[in-house]
Amino acid sequence: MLSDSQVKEFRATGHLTVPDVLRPDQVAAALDDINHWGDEFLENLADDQKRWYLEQKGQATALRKLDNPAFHRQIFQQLATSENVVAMVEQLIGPGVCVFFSQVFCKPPEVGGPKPVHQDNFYFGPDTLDATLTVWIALDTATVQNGCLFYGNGSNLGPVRPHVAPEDEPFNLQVAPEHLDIYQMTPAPVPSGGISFHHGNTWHQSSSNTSDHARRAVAFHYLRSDARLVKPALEYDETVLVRIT
Ligand SMILES: O=C(O)CCC(=O)C(=O)O
Repeated sequence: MLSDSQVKEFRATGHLTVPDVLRPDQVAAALDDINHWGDEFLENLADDQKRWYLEQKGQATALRKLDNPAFHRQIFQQLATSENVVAMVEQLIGPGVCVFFSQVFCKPPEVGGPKPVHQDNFYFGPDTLDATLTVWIALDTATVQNGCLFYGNGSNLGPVRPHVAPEDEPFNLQVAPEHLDIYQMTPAPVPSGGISFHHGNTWHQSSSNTSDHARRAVAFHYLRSDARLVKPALEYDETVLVRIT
């Protein structure tokens, strides 16, 4: 459970770091599963999907992400629906939640590129802005050098701003350049096995991985069950929704 001061910090800044949620053996099992799943996924990846799922730098290519681990992989489903994680989520956005989308971010060493500043609620388009929450779990310790998240403190209290995307990457939505100086972005390093929670409106980004170690993380995106995604910018497949009973 979160303390009152942790909840207060989340409400004021839009994010909260909680170390030591997963044990080292749980982290190791999750990483092992990602390795197996990643190999299978790469073997079957169609050419028209490569731009979205692969990172490329010079001659090097590596897997960037995997979608919906909470639906497809038992180990991640157990984690996303575990009593302690759900209890913390419900303290932050209220009771009755589901996981409507989830992602593994691989951020491979040297090849892993930046994710520009964005707000999850621009992507998700919920009817209630306070009803979405991302639980971002560091599997490798996330540092400034390997590409930890950066947050705009207090941006959860502001509106969802217009986003734009590069012409050749329509899925890579980011806060429009004319708004970018509103918040200063500050790093939020997380030790392996820790969680960084963020509100759906909170501005966040990550930079390139300039280290020689991967920065792997899993993000579970929760929605309070009385809310709906009424104006999503991308498509979210309702058949992969994970209910929590
Ligand atoms: O892990 C990253 O680099 C990006 C994560 C992100 O944007 C999110 O979890 O909403």
